[in-house]
Amino acid sequence: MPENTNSKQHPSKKARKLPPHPGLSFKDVPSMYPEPDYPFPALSLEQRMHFELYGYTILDDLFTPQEMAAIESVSKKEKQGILDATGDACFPKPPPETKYHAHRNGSKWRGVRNEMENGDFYLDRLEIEGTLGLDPIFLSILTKPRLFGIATELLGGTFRFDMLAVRFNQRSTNNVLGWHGGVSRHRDRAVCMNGWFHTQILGLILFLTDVGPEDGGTGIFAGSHKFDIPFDELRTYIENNPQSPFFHQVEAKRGSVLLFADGPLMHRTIPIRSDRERLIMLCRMVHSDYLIGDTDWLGCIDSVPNELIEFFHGRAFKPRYRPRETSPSI
Ligand SMILES: O=C(O)CCC(=O)C(=O)O
Repeated sequence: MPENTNSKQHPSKKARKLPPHPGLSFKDVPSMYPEPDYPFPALSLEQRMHFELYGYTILDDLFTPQEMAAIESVSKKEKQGILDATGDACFPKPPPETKYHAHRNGSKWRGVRNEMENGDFYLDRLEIEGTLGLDPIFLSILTKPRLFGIATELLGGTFRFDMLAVRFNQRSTNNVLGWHGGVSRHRDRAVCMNGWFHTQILGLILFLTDVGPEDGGTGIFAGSHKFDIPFDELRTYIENNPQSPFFHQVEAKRGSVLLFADGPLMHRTIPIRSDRERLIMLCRMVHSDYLIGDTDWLGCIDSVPNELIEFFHGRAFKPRYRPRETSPSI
């Protein structure tokens, strides 16, 4: 297995000027750094209306081709390192207490790799979680001012990054991740203000491969972020009505970014039917006062500069809402 250099207790983390870790859920830890500049509002009216109605929106220009190439390159390098360390073998089961294998710099992985009848090994899927410390590209793309503006706009105030991962998957006979979301947890945090819905958790999926109808584009129960109906009832409906106008399957070009109301919006991984491998980067953002200091799903935060650390570590929540009227240029 790759070397375990999990740096949860890395000395530089202890030395850094950070507010105390106050424990679970929402806490009021005052901000120690001034708010950086970022565009606000950051979405066009059409993108914002799409999120409002369907619970998701797609952007095509958030990351540059150079940034995508860098993310892809580091993801493939890490994947190769894991495959090399495994050798000609199925992936071992991770320890039950952690459910993941430790990897480099605060990251961890799990996956499914099986032996086929001809003796070759087939990688169903590989999930590498907590990738922030694996390469500077991750910090660089997360701290883009436009992303700060978008997250603030859709969460309705200050936010922090909560998880970051890359995932490979291929056509598989194993189960994929079924319908989830639709959670009522912290629903009081999903407020409507100035006529706009604001989610309590924001998901971001960057598609690093083209995703056509056969390539496992994320499945979405459009509009379900607004339904206060039991999860089982919603799941039964959407499973029994695959032709429903509420069932959307994302089709995207490499570089498209799906922003969705992770949590309230029901969504799932759609099984791949083509021979193409899918690679995504997945990131989750939450209100800045949620689980302050709980950065384990991000990975190593040592490279985050002090003036931006609160976007990872957390701080008191300050609401900020897109105005009811936006300038015609947005
Ligand atoms: O694979 C996808 O498209 C969705 C992944 C997802 O929803 C999740 O990991 O929570």
